[in-house]
Amino acid sequence: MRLGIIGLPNSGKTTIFNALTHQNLATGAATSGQFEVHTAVVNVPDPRVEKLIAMYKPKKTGYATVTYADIGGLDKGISEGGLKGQFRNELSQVDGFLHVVRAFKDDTVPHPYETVDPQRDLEILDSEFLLSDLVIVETRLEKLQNEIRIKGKNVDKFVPVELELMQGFKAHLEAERPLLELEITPEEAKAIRGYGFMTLKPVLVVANLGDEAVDVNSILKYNRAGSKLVALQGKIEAELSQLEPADAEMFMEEYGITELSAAKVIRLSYELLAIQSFFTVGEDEVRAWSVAVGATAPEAAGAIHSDLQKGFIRAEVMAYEDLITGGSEAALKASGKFRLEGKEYIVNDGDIVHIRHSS
Ligand SMILES: Nc1nc2c(ncn2[C@@H]2O[C@H](COP(=O)(O)OP(=O)(O)OP(=O)(O)O)[C@@H](O)[C@H]2O)c(=O)[nH]1
Ligand SMILES: [Mg+2]
Repeated sequence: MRLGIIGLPNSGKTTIFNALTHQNLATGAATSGQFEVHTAVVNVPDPRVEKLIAMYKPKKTGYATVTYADIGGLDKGISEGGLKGQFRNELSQVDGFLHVVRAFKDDTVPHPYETVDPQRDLEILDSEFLLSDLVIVETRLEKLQNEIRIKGKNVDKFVPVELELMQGFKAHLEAERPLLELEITPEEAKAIRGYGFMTLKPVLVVANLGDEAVDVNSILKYNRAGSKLVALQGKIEAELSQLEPADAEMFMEEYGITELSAAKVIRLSYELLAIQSFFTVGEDEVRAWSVAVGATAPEAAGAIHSDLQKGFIRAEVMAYEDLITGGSEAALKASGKFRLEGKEYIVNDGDIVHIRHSS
């Protein structure tokens, strides 16, 4: 799962990328306004995995992961005539966005629009994405209408269907609402997958705060389906991410910071993508895996290995909470909470799964 970190120049994208991924990329004037992409994979913190590790003492461990791509160079006007080239490529590859908006005041850091106004900045890039999608829809509509005109009654039966869909998209985008809010059937989703619509992707808005921690709702409003809002003190957390944990703790005490937001932002990134974790456990390995919400047991098996999906027979399932309450696998078996599930089973977040399969 890949999240694109976007935002206006100098909003603190790379600073926040560093805070989330413990990297130390150059920030500031040297990079401003340039198209540049940096990626890093991070573990999604999960106290359940830690508890399972303590319980099974495995040789190997693995967390669920999120990949962040810091995408530099976006600004007002980028979608004029449609998103192009490298931006289009890069942005269409991500599953969602982490949209950084500047909320810190610092006279030594120039703002491309002079004043610090997080709401305005958020709407600037948002409008660009709405516009980019509108350009795609209009191009498509023109093509479909041409086809109807040329072929008349012999036109493919999907053409009028898509025409209606695109007209609905157009009206919605013109009302400045993201496509993510529309109900789209799986067939429609498949048909439009290649078009590269930006507003179909969920957005986690991150307000980059300065030295003062404030409630994000007091500076930003963003009422959109599939989006979330959070605040982070970018510069401080980027600096803390470079320290040894013990030193970081001392530093935090000094600054009166009780909890880092980076872990929370990673957790929210994961939730944003409508994925969930299930676990495999044993003396060999304790590991978290990611599947879409609503995935079946064979699909979960496929997340581990395609052979397990092909040869799927049954899944042995325990709920994480039951295991913790019961204390051991043996206790769950005795109380009937250790289940055997078939192909139709819908996996829950926190399921501990063992796949029985034919090889
Ligand atoms: N005071 C203060 N400065 C910050 C904060 N976050 C970032 N900065 C500074 O703002 C400048 C820009 O930060 P970057 O992280 O490079 O911003 P960016 O969005 O990646 O910028 P471009 O990639 O050039 O578009 C740097 O000088 C940072 O040190 C913050 O929370 N407080
Ligand atoms: Mg940058």
